[in-house]
Amino acid sequence: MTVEILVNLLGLGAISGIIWWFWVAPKRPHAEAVAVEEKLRIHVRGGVYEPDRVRIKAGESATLHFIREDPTPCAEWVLFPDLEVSAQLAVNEETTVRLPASEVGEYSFHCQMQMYRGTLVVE
Ligand SMILES: [Cu+2]
Repeated sequence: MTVEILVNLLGLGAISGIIWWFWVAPKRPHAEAVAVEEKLRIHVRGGVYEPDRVRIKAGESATLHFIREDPTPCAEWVLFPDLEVSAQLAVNEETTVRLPASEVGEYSFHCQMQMYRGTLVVE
């Protein structure tokens, strides 16, 4: 008899615990998301960088991933003259370009002939 009551009480406790957990418990604010670095992919095709405007944070180095789909020599290099960064892009591959921590501003990047053009927004 007492065992049955105990089992019932335990069951009741479990049920109310579940109800409490799902419906009653105060909703805690989500912990601040860990800054998972969004992977910045830039496609190089058809004469344009996609996207051609890229935002990164000031004072932090950043990594861009260029995917060159244009095999013409025009698209071969990407230059960030203000940051003194340049990279040779492999066709149909992802080329990682590391950018140094920079001050707030807008920096242009382009191919060696300046036909492909983009803007790096540091904010
Ligand atoms: Cu070019």
